[in-house]
Amino acid sequence: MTKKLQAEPYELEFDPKRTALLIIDMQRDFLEPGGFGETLGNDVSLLRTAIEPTRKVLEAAREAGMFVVHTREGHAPHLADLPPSKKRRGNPTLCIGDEGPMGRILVRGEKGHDIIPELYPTKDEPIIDKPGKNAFWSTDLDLLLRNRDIETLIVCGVTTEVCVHTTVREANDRGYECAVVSDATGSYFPEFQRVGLEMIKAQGGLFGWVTTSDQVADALK
Ligand code: C5J
Repeated sequence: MTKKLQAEPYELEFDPKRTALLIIDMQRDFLEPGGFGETLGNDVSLLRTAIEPTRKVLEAAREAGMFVVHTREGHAPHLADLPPSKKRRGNPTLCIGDEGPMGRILVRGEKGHDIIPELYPTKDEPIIDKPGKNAFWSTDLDLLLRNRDIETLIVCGVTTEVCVHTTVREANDRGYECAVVSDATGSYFPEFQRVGLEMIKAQGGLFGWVTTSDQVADALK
């Protein structure tokens, strides 16, 4: 049975059986005090506001029996999948692969790379390990979604203007309808958070819809 989701720029009709919740990169290194993000001088509290709303959406999706997929940004321990350009970019004091406060930065298997305990996946919820910003690039995300005949994505996660945006833009080109949950996303830069969400819903829904965690929970009741 289809449901109606209150959203901007207009209401979105969706079928929970053909909808997936996509939670992007809610990893310790981005969100936890003492992680990589904080080491770079970012205020992680700006991202942590997304945790409770994401938990609300996750619980509603689990209760509704929706397909839930989590992603993590990171690289294999040998770093052969890390483009030298990505390692160099920004000339950071700590690079991907270096020893950070929670193990090697953005390396699979390290504590900092893993998903925060508040949102930890169940064994039935696939985790997509992605080497880039775009969750479709170099991953089997599209295969998992096509196998389930998914047409709509409800998207939460961090950061709004980077991995959320890059993924939603690609999803849009692949023909998925995307609803981004505003309070369940976050950015280290408040102006990017605001403009990132504006860009999604501009021009009648250029890349999709913007909604809230309460509106998702209401729609799934
Ligand atoms: C994500 C990043 N997840 N900001 N990564 O947005 O580098």
